[in-house]
Amino acid sequence: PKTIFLSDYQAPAFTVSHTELHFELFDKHSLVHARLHFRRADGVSEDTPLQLNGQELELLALAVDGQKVASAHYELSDDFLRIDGLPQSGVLETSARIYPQSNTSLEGLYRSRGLFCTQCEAEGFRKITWFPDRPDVMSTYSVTIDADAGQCPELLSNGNLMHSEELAEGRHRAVWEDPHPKPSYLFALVAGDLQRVEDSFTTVGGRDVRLIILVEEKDLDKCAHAMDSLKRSMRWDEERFGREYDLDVFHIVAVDDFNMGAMENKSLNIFNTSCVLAAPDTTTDLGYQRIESIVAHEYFHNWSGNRVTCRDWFQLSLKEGFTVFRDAEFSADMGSRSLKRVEDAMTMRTLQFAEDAGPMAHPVRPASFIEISNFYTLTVYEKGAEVVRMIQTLLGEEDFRRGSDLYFERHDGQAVTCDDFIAAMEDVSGKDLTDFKRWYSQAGTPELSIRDSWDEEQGIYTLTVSQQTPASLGQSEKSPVVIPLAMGLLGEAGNLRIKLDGEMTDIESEDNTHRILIADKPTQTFRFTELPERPTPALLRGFSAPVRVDYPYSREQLLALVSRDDDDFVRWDAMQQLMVSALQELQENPEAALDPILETAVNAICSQILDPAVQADMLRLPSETYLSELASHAGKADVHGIFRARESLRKSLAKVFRERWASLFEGLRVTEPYAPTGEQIGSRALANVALDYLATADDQGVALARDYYFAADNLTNRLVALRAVLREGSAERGEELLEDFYQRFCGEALAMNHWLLVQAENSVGDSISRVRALMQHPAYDSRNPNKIRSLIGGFANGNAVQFHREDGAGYQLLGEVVEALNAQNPQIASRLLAPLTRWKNYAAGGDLMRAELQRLSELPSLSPDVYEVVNKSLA
Ligand code: BAL
Ligand code: ZN
Repeated sequence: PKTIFLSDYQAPAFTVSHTELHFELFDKHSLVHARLHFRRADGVSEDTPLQLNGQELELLALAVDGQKVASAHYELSDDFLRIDGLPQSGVLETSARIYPQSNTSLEGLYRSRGLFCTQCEAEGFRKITWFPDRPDVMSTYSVTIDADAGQCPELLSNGNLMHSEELAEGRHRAVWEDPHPKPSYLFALVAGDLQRVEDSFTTVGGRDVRLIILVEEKDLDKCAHAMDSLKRSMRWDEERFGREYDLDVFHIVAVDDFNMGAMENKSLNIFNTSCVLAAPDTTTDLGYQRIESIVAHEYFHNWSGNRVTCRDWFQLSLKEGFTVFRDAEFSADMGSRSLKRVEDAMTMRTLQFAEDAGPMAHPVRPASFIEISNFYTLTVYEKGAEVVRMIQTLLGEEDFRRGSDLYFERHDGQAVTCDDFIAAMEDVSGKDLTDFKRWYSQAGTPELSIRDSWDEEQGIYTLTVSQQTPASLGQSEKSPVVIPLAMGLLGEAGNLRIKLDGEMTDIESEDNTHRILIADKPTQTFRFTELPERPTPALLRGFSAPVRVDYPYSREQLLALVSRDDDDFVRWDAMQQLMVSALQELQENPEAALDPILETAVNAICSQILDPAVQADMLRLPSETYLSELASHAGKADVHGIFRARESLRKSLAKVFRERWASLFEGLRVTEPYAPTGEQIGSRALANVALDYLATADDQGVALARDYYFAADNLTNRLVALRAVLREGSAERGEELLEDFYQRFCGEALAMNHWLLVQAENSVGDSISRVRALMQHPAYDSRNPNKIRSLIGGFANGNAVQFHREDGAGYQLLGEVVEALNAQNPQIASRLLAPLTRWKNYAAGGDLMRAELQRLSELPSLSPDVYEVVNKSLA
């Protein structure tokens, strides 16, 4: 496979202004007739051939302006169709036969439970027809779809329905036109037997938009939450970003077999059922929140992605980072801003930092790739969003909004780059972001090392801030990045007024207890004057930058932050650090007593009035994954030691605070019928943390969890109880609940994903035999990405002690599944591989992990997706 470099980018030699597609869909195959209205770009020489991407297509006909193309004038390969001798402009006609029913890659046109559907991003359109399949070729589309009327009553594509008619032999036809020029990756087609849920929305400019969600009949009662989320997103985008919807109809289609969460095809979003269907019995609170944010994300792409798209795939974060930032702001406005920030920080620190320190580390704007599908990553999405957030922090909200307006206005209908986005921000603010742009080109997580000193006599406190970004593949030398370091200074009675040395007057604002320091040099010093006492620094407030912070806090200082700081992220972070330190001590000395300061901190959290969902996050133990990430950053991770220490701390906290957990649990029980409101979600989160500790404390707690399971009117409570009983109860108790869950929900595919996941993550007993048995169970489907992610992904990512079994059986299991998937669905295969690639992080087992990767690297016919991940992680 070939590496593609950003530095090799060349503008397209031909444009396609209009594309006509005619699909004839049949059971055994489909025919795709295309007419591309092409034009040679200015300045391109006449002998430059038109090169079209095409894969797995059988060529049936080829003509230009009605004339068959002679074989001497075209060249057909597995990946391309090249035609020479073309006029300056004309119409190229092709006909292809394709086989959607045997397309297991779920890219291009395929069938999911009989439904025809498409997934084109990034490079799936080339499996439908020959086309310059790159995002900088934008075209209007007219699409005609013919299919059996009984099997496929719904025929959909992008844009507006222009015409429909009955055809002979029980078939029918629909014709769609999309007037907005778009890249091929936004093309979509759906044909099948679906039912509609309809609503409407009137835009700020008075356009009446039909909103249609299409699902299988059995799921009609699970669409209300997505529809409400869509309407809220449409209003929010008008109010917050000034973006109005631009067509008369907006569709969301739910599909069972889908590689991604959802896809923003123009006016025809296609969603994984798991990201759109919601019901209390089959969707957790987290699921409801996820659906709201994904519906918003895909809708927001209509501007950040569709109206203004990417010039090339290296610029993926242009649309994804910006859109994740937009959906995060939306979620913060719809629910709790503190909670959203804490949870995003948790994701960054647990998963993105690990990616940025691993063999697939890449900048937010990668400089090269073999397979672009491998770059739909936490770095491009989540770190990309943090980079956009830092721009907003540096410019202020007002200028950021003006920059966003200018960006949309200047580039509407264009395919542009991350530099164009930054240029709009620079132009409105007058700020030079040249140095800031290093965030786009440098991989790795910057580390801030912060030290302080105190001059008691003068009341001067000094912070010395040094930064360093670790080397990564192909980038041995790193330069400083521009880091907005939001901070405060905490005193005995609360946050202190901040005055930096050299500031002539007090800043008389309410906000004079907060500052944003700009750390942009290898080392710099900040002096704070006129302080009445030595403060404790509250650092990285609101997780103001995606960086690691190293400051040698004493436990007393951490307790002070937990108890008294006024920033929820800082308090949560301080509590995490107290727990991490207790866990590290337990790893070294399993007999260590519970740290009295941690005890005081738990009491402090429980007696404060806080957002209960944030309180729940503060009382939960740091995850094994996060602890492994921290340990491997400092050296090597001992997953078994981490597991034991965590179990031991959980037990201590459970017993010491038993009465507290009991009263929290009783006090917070939601008595009203289930609703996914912020208030209920918060109460449930905190009550469920308490329940989990109660089940850890003693048999009475396990019995309580069992009762809670049977009394549950929602999936959140039921799963918390089930997990607690599996972990703490007898094998019989666990089996009883698993069997009950199966009997209740075996007809609900989405609930079955949770059933598989819970068992995959259960580290009690022989998980590997259990996972292998479940792979043969009717509830599993080796072709469905959701099932694979739940069972195999759940095991490899969420059951560390069994995945890292000493005999290597966990690695072998993952390797076998990846091997089978390599041919069937390369995108899913390479994603699943991630846990094996981190072989360098572990104190034990690294050699066996490496050996499994080596075995995979030697397989014949590795897909480019798997090839890239395996080879980069072996390098
Ligand atoms: N563009 C792929 C799915 C998403 O990020 O919305
Ligand atoms: Zn997206």
